[in-house]
Amino acid sequence: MSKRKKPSEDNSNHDFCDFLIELADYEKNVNRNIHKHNVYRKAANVLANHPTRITSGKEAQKLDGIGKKIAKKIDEFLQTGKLQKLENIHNDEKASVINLLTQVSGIGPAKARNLVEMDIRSIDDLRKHTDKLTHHQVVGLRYFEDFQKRIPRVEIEEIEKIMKCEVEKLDEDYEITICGSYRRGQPESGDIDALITHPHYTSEMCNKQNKDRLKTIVNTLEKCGLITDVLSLGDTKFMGACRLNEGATTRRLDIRLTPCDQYYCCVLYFTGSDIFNKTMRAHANEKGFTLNEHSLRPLGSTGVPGEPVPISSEKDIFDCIEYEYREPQNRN
Ligand code: 8DG
Ligand code: CA
Ligand code: CA
Repeated sequence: MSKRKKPSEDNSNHDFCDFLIELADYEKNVNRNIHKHNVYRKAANVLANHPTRITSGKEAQKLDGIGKKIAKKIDEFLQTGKLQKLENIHNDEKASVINLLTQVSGIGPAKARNLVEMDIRSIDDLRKHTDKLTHHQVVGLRYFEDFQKRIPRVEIEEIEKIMKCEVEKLDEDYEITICGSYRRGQPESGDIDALITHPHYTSEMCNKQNKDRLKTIVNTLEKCGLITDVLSLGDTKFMGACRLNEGATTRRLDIRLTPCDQYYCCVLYFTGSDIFNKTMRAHANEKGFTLNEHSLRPLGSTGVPGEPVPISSEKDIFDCIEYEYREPQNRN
């Protein structure tokens, strides 16, 4: 997931959300405590979707996903305008540096800690020690400033046009959907998530025939100058960088090639948001199904998934698990 989320000015509890997200990042990057990370993320999400301003911890605690400890933090924040725990984190140099280094694409919490132990204290320090980095991390570091910048919607529209035009030249039957926050209608995105399918590419087909599909697509996009760097490239997944033209900001681009029979499950998954996905998957489980980016399958009485349900639209997935349909812009 991209490391920097849009500040949520348009919700009445955005200041609480901001400190909860900061605490969530701290738990993930510094303490490597995914459980606490998820607890803070969930609380932030609940508050972001709450229509009115919360005026006390007690009031917050009535909401699903907010416990005593978070309620106490809300009270402290309301009374003092800050959070001592966050102040301490800001004053802890090691924690701050670990947090900073994990903002480099390809550097995870373990690698960041490792680098700090090798006495690396800043992005500039890191630039002097690229020998300690993988290819992905070197490219992530090269574009560190660019990758931090959010991408305006109009720019993604332009990139989408070029991609579609170039890929259509290869084969006009290719279908491309830009998913992620862009498909959810956000005015800005952290990166670009493109999904590609082709009617002749199905999950039953022998993979040999399709082995070079994605490589050919990436090659074409490199030749036309859109893709500038490859971070990783497999048969179905590309991670890299692109830019509109020379002099434009370099952007993170993910491309996934997916069999046409799995397309809608994949579109649903990569549209997100991740919290919406979690909720929908939990609902699918309650209805006796298992849902992932490939398929929707019924769970037998023993809990073993059966054959995938045939799906020909995103709405099919909602209908099948009796979940009220939500347009992408309502999945934030
Ligand atoms: P952004 O790039 O504007 O920051 O937001 P995004 O488009 O919603 O997030 P993303 O990190 O690019 O991920 C795209 C979608 O992938 C996301 O909306 C939902 C799905 N997804 C999950 N879980 C995860 C996960 O753990 N990692 C990643 N990379 N994607 C995930 O549901
Ligand atoms: Ca994205
Ligand atoms: Ca992405």
